[in-house]
Parts: sequence; structure tokens; C-alpha cells
Amino acid sequence: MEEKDKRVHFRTCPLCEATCGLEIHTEGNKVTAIKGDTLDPFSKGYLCPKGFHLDKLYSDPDRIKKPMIRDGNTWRETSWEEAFEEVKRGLQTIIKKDGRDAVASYLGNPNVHNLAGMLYVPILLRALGSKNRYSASTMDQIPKQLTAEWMYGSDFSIPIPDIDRTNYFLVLGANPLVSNGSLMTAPNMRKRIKNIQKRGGKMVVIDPVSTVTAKAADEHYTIIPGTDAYFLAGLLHTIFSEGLEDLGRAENYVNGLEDLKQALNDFKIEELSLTCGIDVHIIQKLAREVAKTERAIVYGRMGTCTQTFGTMNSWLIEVINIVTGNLDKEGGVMFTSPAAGSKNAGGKKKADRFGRFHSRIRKQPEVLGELPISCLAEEIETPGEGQIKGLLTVAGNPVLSAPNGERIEQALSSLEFMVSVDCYLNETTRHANVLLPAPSALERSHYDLSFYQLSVRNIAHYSKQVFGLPEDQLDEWEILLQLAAAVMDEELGVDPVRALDDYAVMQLIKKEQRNENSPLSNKDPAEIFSNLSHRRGPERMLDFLLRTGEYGDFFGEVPSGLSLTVLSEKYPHGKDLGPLKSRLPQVLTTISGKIEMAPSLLMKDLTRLKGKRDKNADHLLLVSRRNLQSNNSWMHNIKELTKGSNRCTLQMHPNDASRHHIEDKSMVSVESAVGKIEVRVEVMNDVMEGVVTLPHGWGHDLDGIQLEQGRKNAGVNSNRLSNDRMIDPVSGNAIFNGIPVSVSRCDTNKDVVG
Ligand SMILES: Nc1nc2c(c(=O)[nH]1)N[C@H]1C(S)=C(S)[C@@H](COP(=O)(O)OP(=O)(O)OC[C@H]3O[C@@H](n4cnc5c(=O)[nH]c(N)nc54)[C@H](O)[C@@H]3O)O[C@H]1N2
Ligand SMILES: Nc1nc2c(c(=O)[nH]1)N[C@H]1C(S)=C(S)[C@@H](COP(=O)(O)OP(=O)(O)OC[C@H]3O[C@@H](n4cnc5c(=O)[nH]c(N)nc54)[C@H](O)[C@@H]3O)O[C@H]1N2
Ligand code: SF4
Ligand SMILES: [Mo]
Repeated sequence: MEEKDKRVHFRTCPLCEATCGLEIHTEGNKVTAIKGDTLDPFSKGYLCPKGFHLDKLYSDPDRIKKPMIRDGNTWRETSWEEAFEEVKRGLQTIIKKDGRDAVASYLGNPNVHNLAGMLYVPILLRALGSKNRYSASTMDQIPKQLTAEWMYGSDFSIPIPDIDRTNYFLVLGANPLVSNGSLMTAPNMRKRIKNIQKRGGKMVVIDPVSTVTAKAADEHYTIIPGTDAYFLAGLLHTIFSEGLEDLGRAENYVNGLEDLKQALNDFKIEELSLTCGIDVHIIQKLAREVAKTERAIVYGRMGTCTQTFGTMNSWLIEVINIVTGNLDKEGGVMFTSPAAGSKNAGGKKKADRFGRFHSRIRKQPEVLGELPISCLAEEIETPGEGQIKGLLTVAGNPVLSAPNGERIEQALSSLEFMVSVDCYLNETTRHANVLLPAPSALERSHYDLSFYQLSVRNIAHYSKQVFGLPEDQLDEWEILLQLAAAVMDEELGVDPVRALDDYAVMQLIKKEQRNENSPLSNKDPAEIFSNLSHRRGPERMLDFLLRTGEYGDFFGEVPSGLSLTVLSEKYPHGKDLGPLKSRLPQVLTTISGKIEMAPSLLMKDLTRLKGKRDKNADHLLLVSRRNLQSNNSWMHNIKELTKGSNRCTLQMHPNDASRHHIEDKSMVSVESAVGKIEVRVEVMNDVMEGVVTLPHGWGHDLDGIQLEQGRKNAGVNSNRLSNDRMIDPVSGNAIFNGIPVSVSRCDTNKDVVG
């Protein structure tokens, strides 16, 4: 290998929300080393084992590299032309026969870690014109987004913990030392938490499991799964009844506070405490600490979102942060000022994006433009007008990720036509008729458009491709635009990708110009367009977004401002744009212009806290757990990340084990209302009595998948137990935590790898 082939690349890791900077050494088309980039102003050299092995995804021999068409159980590689022709034929047949809503879309999590997904999927969905939009959001953070939409006006106006300046961090249902943080982009959470403690502050964790994060905390309290709303109502009750409220910066901007206070008056703290299993005096102590500590945060994530009170939890957490004066304050929770993307400010909206239409079968309201994933299977299965006959998946694996995976699986196999854009032939994409290969992360450029909107500092970091695309590989944005062209009725000429891309950029320009305060409002749109003409694809859009963003150069109007050229040439390790800044009131886009403290559907939902919670004494409550080496369902084909002991186990408390005559390491059968699995048990004190935990994203033993390594350590699909009929009734979000299950010894106790 010639010396000149050796190169060093700096780029952010696109795998999780932490956005760590990587230093990638290459020789020719091989990666020789990956390290943490010590010059990255945000991650400062931190990385986790997944980032360290990012190249293994690129070099995985099982990764799909050619478009493929399925004929029965056999796949054949084909040309892009034939693949898109086949997509056009398959989807247009359904559209002509049954209308556009008969073709659904499902978007998986990696879309938000990918510029193509962020910028071009919306164009594809508009071209498709179907109401049947589904995504991983409705089994994740939609309660947080809906709460932000109702309270602050926009679903992306989510206040972020200002963790680097806080003195008190109360964490519910999150395990950031394993997940690396969510809706709180902050590489190296361990260090950030240690720094809170070094400053004399503290972290308190509420979790049914003594997780790595709980162990790093100053205090940990277990909670009965699914009952956080009772605990949070208890905190609020204490704050109000002891007169501890002080709204601080939010004082003049709230609506409905008195109604909320009145509603909470009805509750008795003793009853709330009994239901959640946390002592009254602990609830009161924590309430006083949150209210009295200068700079405190209450933060809740997955464990609080994907449970029966998902939206109520998200709401009560916002309310507590507001009434203790911690919203929009240093060391409290703050809105970001991202360099590109949603400006989360400016103007009042006309209506909430909720309930504008309903699902056909369950009549579940639309939430932020989509329908809950828990409705997908029934919409495919149930005949009649409006039935889903075709599906397009982009970067998603609902068979392993979504509730009642087995039902989804069956539903997918009954579709008339399915198209998937993915890197693997896996549990979901094996049902596709056409599978289109997405390039791997190292072959595309990157900018964390989503996560810099959710980050604990304002950051901008653009990464160039590490490797060029192979000659016969389309970039993901080109695939998405080709798909858009295939489902449109209009003729787009000889270069449909170019036509759609140009159109999309023109739309962005016009949108910016509609803002009369924009320095571009009086410019000729054609001139702006031609200013961008040396770029195409995501780079052109990103350049425009950066130049017209908070720190933008507005095409020369602000000479020291940011552009893509400045960012990529001057700041190869990323640019730190400083700590979060106060943004009230301009961040508010609600109809009233105020923070809505008492959204009507949530006020109504409070009555649910009054009913008795029935619990079958024989049932254990299943919750989910993550592992540092995994990333949802799709990184189990990497040997380096799956070696060692079997991670797909049921964790159980010793008292529950002995009550059910279950021995450590034995095989057990776990049964819920919808399914049954067999899995190996790990008996341990870390899990609260009455609770069992399983990881999700396993079950790689299905026929016809191309995951050789994954199959060796297949594990079982925990989502055969989660119930698509159990949802958070407000947002429709899926429930993965607090699922009643019965656990018993396996009759045979045969040596199955679970
Ligand atoms: N029981 C339980 N279930 C859960 C959860 C839980 O905690 N417990 N968590 C939920 C959460 S938070 C989420 S976000 C969902 C995730 O749900 P999904 O997004 O449906 O599942 P993933 O496992 O992330 O699958 C990602 C897919 O994208 C493909 N892929 C990876 N990179 C790319 C790319 O660059 N381009 C393209 N086109 N494809 C790519 C992968 O091969 C894989 O098929 O799972 C949910 N499911
Ligand atoms: N290593 C790794 N990192 C990841 C992922 C991954 O799969 N692996 N996935 C990424 C994705 S898509 C997401 S969304 C984020 C999620 O990241 P986090 O929000 O940090 O979620 P989890 O790690 O699932 O932690 C949820 C915690 O909630 C607890 N819990 C369960 N039920 C309850 C309850 O009723 N009340 C309370 N208070 N706690 C409860 C669980 O025991 C668990 O410790 O992680 C991301 N990062
Ligand atoms: S923490 Fe997340 S962003 Fe950082 S290296 Fe690991 S997977 Fe990548
Ligand atoms: Mo997620």
C-alpha cells in the first residue's frame, strides 16, 4: 500500500444520539483504526464500543450492495432501472386500484441519523400522498413531541436538560450510561454526571431496575412500572400544597395553571404513594429538593414514554420544571438554538397537529402527521375500503421493534407489494418484493440535523464521506427521490432526481422568503438558487439551512456567518456555538402565544389516576433494557459486538425466582396476553421484585434472512410479548414497560439458546 493512500478522516458517529466525533484512519478502501476525536469540541475523544466498530458495518459481507427482487422465496440481484420499474409497477397498481392511502410507509429510527432521511423522506412521503404514515416515533418519543406541540407550540420545542450547569438531576426511566442519552444529546454522560457531583450537586434515579445509571447516582428509588404519573403527581401536589412554586422566567407566559392546581388538589399523596411504591416522605423530600435547589432538572425518557401514562408523564415533567422556575434557565431545561433545521421559533400556529384524521379500524387519532405503529397490523389485515395493500419501509425493522412482532410479521407476509430501503435482508425486509440497498454510514456525508436540535450545547458538525460510493451504488437521497418519482403521476422528464431536488430547494427558498424578517425576503429567489448551484443533494439543502439559520451568513448579508463551506473547511472537528441560551417567549408558537399548562386531553386523562390499578398477583411486570453493544435490532451481525455471554436473557429477582421454582440460568417460558417465548433466565438482585426485564431487537433465527453472524446468537424477539392493543391512550404510543407476563419453568428445560 502506498503511503499516499493513508488518510485520517474526522466525522461524527451516526449510530446514536450522542454524536461523538471519530478519528478514522484509512488505507485505500480499508479502515485501519477508529479512535475518539480528541479535538471534537463536544465529545473530546469519547466514544463507545459501537463507534469503535463502525467500520464493521461497512465491511460486513452480509450488507446488501445491489438492488434485489424477490420471486417467492428466492432473491435475485438486478439493475437499479429494473428495480425502480418494478417498484413503479407494484405500487402504481395498488394506487390505481385502491387509492394512495392503500400504500403505507414505515420509517425506522436510522432515518433521523441520516441527512437523506431527514431531508428527502418528507419529499417521498408528499409524493406518495398517503395518510397511512407510520414510524418508530410512536414506539418511542411521540409523547414528548406531542406534549411540546401542545404546551409550547411545536413538537421539536422540547426543553433539553442543561446538564453541564445543573446542580440536581432527577432522572426517570432513562439509562443514559448505556443508551448514551436520548432527547439530550450529550457525549460522555458518565463524565457529565460526575461533574455534577464534583460541583456538589446530585443525581437521583427513579427506575424499577438498579441500572448502571442508577448505580452511578447519589440516590436510587425503585418504582412500580407504569406508575410514574402517580409519583410525578405526588411531587407536584407537594410543590403546590407547600407553596414551593416559583415560575421564574416562565411567570408571565403561562396559561391554565390555576385549573391544573385545582385538579391536583383532589389527589391524596398517600394514595399516590401507595400506587407507585415510593414512600410519602421520599416524594416530599424530592419535591422540596427539586423546588429549592438553585438549578434543578427533572428528566424522563423511554421508561416514562413507552408506558400507559406516556404523555401524562411527559406533561407532568414539563409542569414540574416550569413551576420550580427551571424552564429556560441555566442549569434547568432549555430550548436549543440549532444552526440548521427547525428554528423552533417565530409566529403562531393555527392548529395543533393532532386528531385531524383517524385510523380506520381503531379510530385512533393522528398524531403529528402519522398514525400509531400499534395500528399498522390491523390496518393491513382488515379487509374493506381503505385497507393497506402496499408498504414502503425505509430503515426500519418493525418485525423486531414493534409491539406484537409476530402479528406484524404475518401482516407483512399478506401484503400485495412491499418495498424496502435498507442495508440488510433481515426479519422485516425479507418480506419486501424489492429491496434497495442503502449505502453504509462511511459512504455518506453527515450532519446531525435532528440531534443538534436536542443537544445540551449548540453544536454544528459536518462530516464528509469517508469513502466514495461504488460506481453502481446510488446515494440514499437519490434512491428516495427515484422512489418519489415512481409513485407520482406527473412526468418529471429525463432526470427526475434533479427535477425533484431542484424543486425542493426552491420550496425551501420560498419558505424562508415568506418570513418578512428574513434578510432574504426581498431577494430574487432565482439568484439565491443560482448561488447554491455548485452543490446538489443534501449538501445543497444543508448549505441553505445553515446560511439562513441562527448563525447563518445569509448569502453575504452577515459576513461572519456560517455556511457549509465555512463549517467544513474551517471546523473539521465541529464548531461549538456555546451553551444553551434563554429563548422565552419567542420560542412559543402556541395559538395563545403562552405555555399551555393544562392541555384539555391531558386534564381529562388525570381522571385515570383516580381509578384503581388492577393487578393480577401472579403476573410479573416486564420492562425493557438496553445494552451498550446493541443498537435496537440491527447491529447483531457484528462479531466484535456480539461475542461473549448471551445478552438476550430474562432478568428476575431471586424472590420471584424461588416463588416460581426457577433456577438461575435455566430456560423459562414467558407468556403475555399476545404471545409466548422461551428464554434463559438470569436471577439477580438488580431487578425490583415483581419485575422482569428483557432486551429488544433479538430473534434473528427466521428463515430467509441474510445475517450469518446474527443467526449464531439469535436470541428471542421480546416484542412477541408486547401488546399492540395496549397503548398510551392519549398519544397512541406503544407500551414496552409494565407488560403483565407470567413466567414458568420450561417443561423440558432443554438447552435452547435464548
Ligand atoms: N420491547 C421494546 N421494543 C422497542 C424498544 C424498547 O425499548 N423495547 N425501543 C423502541 C425504539 S426507542 C425504537 S427507536 C425502535 C426502533 O425501531 P426500528 O427503527 O424499526 O428498528 P431498528 O432496529 O432501529 O432498525 C433499523 C433498520 O434500519 C436499517 N438501517 C440502518 N442504517 C440504515 C441506513 O443508513 N439507511 C437505511 N435505509 N437503512 C438503515 C437496519 O438494517 C434496520 O433494518 O424500536 C422500538 N422497540
Ligand atoms: N446501547 C444502546 N444505545 C441506544 C439504543 C440501543 O438500543 N442500545 N437505542 C437508542 C434509542 S432508539 C433510544 S430511543 C434511546 C433510549 O434511551 P433511554 O431513554 O435512556 O432508554 P433505556 O436505556 O431503554 O432506559 C429506560 C429505563 O427505563 C426503566 N423503566 C422501565 N419501566 C419504567 C417505569 O415504568 N418507570 C421508570 N421510572 N423507569 C422505567 C428501565 O429499567 C430502563 O432503565 O437509546 C438509544 N441508544
Ligand atoms: S455513544 Fe453513540 S455516537 Fe458515540 S460512539 Fe457510541 S454509538 Fe457512536
Ligand atoms: Mo428510539
